[in-house]
Amino acid sequence: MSFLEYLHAEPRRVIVFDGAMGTNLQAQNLTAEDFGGKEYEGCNEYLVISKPEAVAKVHRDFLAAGADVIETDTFGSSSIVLSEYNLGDRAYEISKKAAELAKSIAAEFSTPEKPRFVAGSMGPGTKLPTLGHIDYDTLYSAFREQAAGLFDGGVDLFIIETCQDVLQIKAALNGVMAVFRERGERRPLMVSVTMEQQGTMLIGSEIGAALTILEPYPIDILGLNCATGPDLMTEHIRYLSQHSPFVISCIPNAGLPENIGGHAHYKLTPMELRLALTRFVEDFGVQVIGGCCGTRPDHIAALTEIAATLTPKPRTPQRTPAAASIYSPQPYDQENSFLIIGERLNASGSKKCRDLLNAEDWDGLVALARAQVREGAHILDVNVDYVGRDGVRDMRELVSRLVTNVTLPLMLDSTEWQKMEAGLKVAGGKCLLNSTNFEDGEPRFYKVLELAKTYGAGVVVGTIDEEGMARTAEKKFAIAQRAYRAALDYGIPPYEIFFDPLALPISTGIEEDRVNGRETIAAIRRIRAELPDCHILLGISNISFGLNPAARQVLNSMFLHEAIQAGMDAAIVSAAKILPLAKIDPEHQRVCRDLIYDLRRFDGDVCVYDPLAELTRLFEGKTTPQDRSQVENLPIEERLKRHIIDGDRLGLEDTLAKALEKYPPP
Ligand code: THG
Repeated sequence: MSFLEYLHAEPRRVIVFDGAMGTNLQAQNLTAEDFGGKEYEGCNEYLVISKPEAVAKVHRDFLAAGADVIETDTFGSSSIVLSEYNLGDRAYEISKKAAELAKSIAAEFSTPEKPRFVAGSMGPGTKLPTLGHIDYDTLYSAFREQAAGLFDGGVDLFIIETCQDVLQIKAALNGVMAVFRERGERRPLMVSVTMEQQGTMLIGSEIGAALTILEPYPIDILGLNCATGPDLMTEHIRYLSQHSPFVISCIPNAGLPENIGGHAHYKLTPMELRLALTRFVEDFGVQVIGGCCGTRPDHIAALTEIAATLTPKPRTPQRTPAAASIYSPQPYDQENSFLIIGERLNASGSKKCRDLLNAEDWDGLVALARAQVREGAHILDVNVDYVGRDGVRDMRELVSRLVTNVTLPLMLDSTEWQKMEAGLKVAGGKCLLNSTNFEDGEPRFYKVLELAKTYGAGVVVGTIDEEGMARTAEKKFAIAQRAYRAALDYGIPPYEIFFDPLALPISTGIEEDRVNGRETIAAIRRIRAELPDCHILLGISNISFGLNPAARQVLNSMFLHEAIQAGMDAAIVSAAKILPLAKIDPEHQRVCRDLIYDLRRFDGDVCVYDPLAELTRLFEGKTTPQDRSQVENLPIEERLKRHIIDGDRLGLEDTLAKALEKYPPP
């Protein structure tokens, strides 16, 4: 029986993993010689070469205690960790050997009634890619090599465990899946994240962020291990129970480690572990249990007893399509609102952004991002397209800073997929890719979908094809429909697609532009009606290019309102500049609607009413009210407060200088 058949057989059985490898190796009081010499002392993975009987004993003890699954002694068998012992070039060999060893011992215990399985263990390594300790490609290659050894050694499934950094998980998953492709065979995948005592992963991810980020991947089991005992895992397990589409695992430590004489001690008894996990199985539907640091064969024996009698509680998890920063998820569907995507981090759309980028003022760009958080944006569009600059580098430099400094997910906006990928390789969250289309044919269209799959992202699809930008509702819809079918066939779920029927300017006075508003609104209605579960997005500000800022603000707000009425649910906007309908003069509303739907009036050939001319006249000489982000006008105390609360360095020195005038040092 394969592991997946065993896992999914009805009635569902509780599956028991083994306990701690490290703890039970330590208990054997191994000498430097056992480790193969002083230089390898402490390298548990090398024991499969230097003293395989020690590892075999741990495996046998857990199998004898009743474990269904044992983990290979490969937690740190990637070249990155092994290189700390100058064993970096033996990663494949050690991983394969460890897998073969575990398999042969599992076979000793395996019977048709109680098959035993081997999980290829892949720990996180010692470096966090999100914090720049290591780059994605290096990490990916190392995991891929480790996974190849485990695969060839015959593991029944892979467990990417003790994950501390969401970007590291993506590198590991992609490394393992590359091996599946290479070998032409898939094996089950389990991911186990570690939630620290303070309630997040080490880099700060909530459990909801981790789930959102991992949801696009073809994994079989998702759960928690390490860091704490079961009690501090309760809320995270509850969350997974309510939301995760994956089988849930829970592999706690034997309690929180206590430092006694410089050594970690774990005090949770087998009975206590058993009680806690019984509850998780019965109340939250946890199906896979086991032990992490500090757990011994008697802990696992206690778990085997409950597995024999319990059935995991059936669950009906609720999926919430969402993007995510590394910290928290951001649902695509915003109750009573639309998904607000901040437009201001755009080098081709904003002079301020362009100047900051040219000066490589990264702090300034981060401040621009933070300002948009204050303005109420839900996601930030990031565009560094600017001639004469190295866009791949700019994307990497900017996104790597935004990721840790801003709590919102990112939308990577570029016409070049290479720039998107540069961003994806540093963005551990779940991004949106803006955008793909058929302008350069199907290969480019699919390239972006491939990125979306590889890095777990949503994708914006513009209604542009080989013939250019669609100008009529019919053509916009036809392209959307073509893309919808292609993307679904490719394995992208409909809720990850954001159609952009293109908000083209209605502000030019050119005859063929007059219909742009009407056609776009009509296209929104059709897409909404006929392409189930997709999202619809527009870059609203395009509509009003060239008009004076006051007129733009009103026209953009009106167009946004009309598009939402028609079924649009996401928009790239300057959040602070959107006016609620109630704040727009009814006369202005009427003129804007007339412009959006091209309700000019003619007397014969002569235009007697032109809403565009009317709007221009109404706003002649008018300026916009201060937008909400303007801090310059606040009292000095308030401005200082803003700097501190927002962690914003930009302009801090000026503010401090002013504060010194009012509050001179004594
Ligand atoms: N669809 C999708 N993506 C897009 C667009 C779209 N990305 C880019 C753009 N269009 C949306 N973003 C902007 C950003 C700024 C402006 C308009 C659209 C803008 N800028 C001011 C101007 O040009 O006058 C300048 C502001 C400044 O300098 O600060 O209007 O349609 N998928």
